[in-house]
Amino acid sequence: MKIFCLFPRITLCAYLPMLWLVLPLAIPGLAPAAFAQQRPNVVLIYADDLGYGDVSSYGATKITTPNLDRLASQGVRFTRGYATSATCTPSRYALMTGEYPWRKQGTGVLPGDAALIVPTDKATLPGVFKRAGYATGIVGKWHLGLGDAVEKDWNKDIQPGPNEVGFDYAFIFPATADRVPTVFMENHRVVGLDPSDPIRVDYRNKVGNDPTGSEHPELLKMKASPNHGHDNTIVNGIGRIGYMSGGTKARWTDEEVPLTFLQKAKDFIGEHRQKPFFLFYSLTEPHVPRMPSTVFKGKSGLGYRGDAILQLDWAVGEIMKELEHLGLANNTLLIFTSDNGPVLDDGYQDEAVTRQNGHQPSGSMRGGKYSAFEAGTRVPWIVSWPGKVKPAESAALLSQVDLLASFAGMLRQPLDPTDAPDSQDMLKALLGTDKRGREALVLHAGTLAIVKGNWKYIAPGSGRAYNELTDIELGNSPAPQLYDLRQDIGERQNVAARHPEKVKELSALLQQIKQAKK
Ligand code: NG6
Ligand code: CA
Repeated sequence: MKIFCLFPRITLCAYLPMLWLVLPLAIPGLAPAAFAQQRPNVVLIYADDLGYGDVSSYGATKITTPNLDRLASQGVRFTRGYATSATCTPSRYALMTGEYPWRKQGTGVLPGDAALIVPTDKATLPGVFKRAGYATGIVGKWHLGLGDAVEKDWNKDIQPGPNEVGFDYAFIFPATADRVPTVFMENHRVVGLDPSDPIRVDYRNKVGNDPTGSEHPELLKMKASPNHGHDNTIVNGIGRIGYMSGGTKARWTDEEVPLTFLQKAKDFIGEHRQKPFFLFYSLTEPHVPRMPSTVFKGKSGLGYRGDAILQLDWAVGEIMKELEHLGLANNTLLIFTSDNGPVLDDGYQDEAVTRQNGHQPSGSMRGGKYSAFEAGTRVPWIVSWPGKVKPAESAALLSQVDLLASFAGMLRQPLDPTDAPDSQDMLKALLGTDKRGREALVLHAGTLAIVKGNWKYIAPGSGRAYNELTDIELGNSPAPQLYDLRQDIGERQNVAARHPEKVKELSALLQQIKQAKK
């Protein structure tokens, strides 16, 4: 019976003769290739705008994240794990396709009515799992476009979308919490839509009669920050980007969004516990508008942003508990990371700034979301697989673009040469047995930067150095920048003039990667 619990997918009587194949692989310390044959479930939990310094196991002192800390203490805590980009859509594009987003036009932050930007005829991260016989699901934020055109009827099936790029099941919202339409979609359909109250969405012109934030600021329960936008259609007392009308019963209640996603994620895990599964649990916290559930409001003392982080941490704990409860924890590889760095004021007056109380969401790094400096893309990154991955800290250089090739390698799924051109198989680094990781990686925040070993080079660019709306240094400079990250993680000393040979080497390498025929 004990063996039955250890291997919930194996009906003991039917598969007894196979046990000799499986048992030796469960022994900790085996090579990654042997681990892989166990076909673990994979749960990827992806935060939205969570900074390196927002997690207590990454140095936060003004906020405590006990569940992420538990995850980190039982797994590998990476200190040099990066999103490819300092905003959401491009990072997610890279995660899904294994291609650097700056290679492809139209992969910047998308409006809520954008068409799908992920190719349907190429390998994708979920597609790799699907090909290997996994059940695949996404629950949460999407932000990679839907349908084949901007003009679409939100009252009918909309495709292509997540289902056409590798997910058997999708329960998502289309873009961001601050963009219309503020509705959930289950596979191709808006959830809970009343056909007599059709939805219309427009990003250029007002549609319908719903009040907007610019016309009726007195109706807002959370004020928009001046000059940020977020003053189009008001939904639940919050001004959004974009206009919508109709779909009144289908509109989400912001306080319930994370609870809904959590329940759907748990349901997916429960329903697929007999079969290997890949779940992409794509959280909305702590992206704006931060509107935590009632029990979390006021809990952090840092305003709604801090409260949203506590709620995110709690949700991670709930997923861990669910896996433990179902007897799946030891056969589930869980990855936690974030799509880009942190921002305090991203468009709403939610007290993230006024109640900051010394909290440093970027840790000791410079910049934040939108920035070419480290805090734009270096994010918390934890990999846990109880009993298989030894608890450790790792400074291996890792990019989220690598997940696709790493899991294709693990699942022995061959990739076409034109697939996932920038993705490298980093499975050993992910499992903590290789402490080096990549040779080099490219970072993207308007301008491009390259990290190789301890050196970082930011290519000269004409973009603004500072964004006063978000109070973030963007890392742009007309001069080349070179930093020695080993001594200067805060990127304070531009040593380009002192090391012209390094500047030459890294700018040439960046050029070579840019021009590589893909
Ligand atoms: C920006 C929004 C910001 C946020 C971001 C996307 C303005 C002024 N700011 O354009 O509030 O929505 O897009 O964030 O409109 S991301 O994490 O999805 O990339
Ligand atoms: Ca984001």
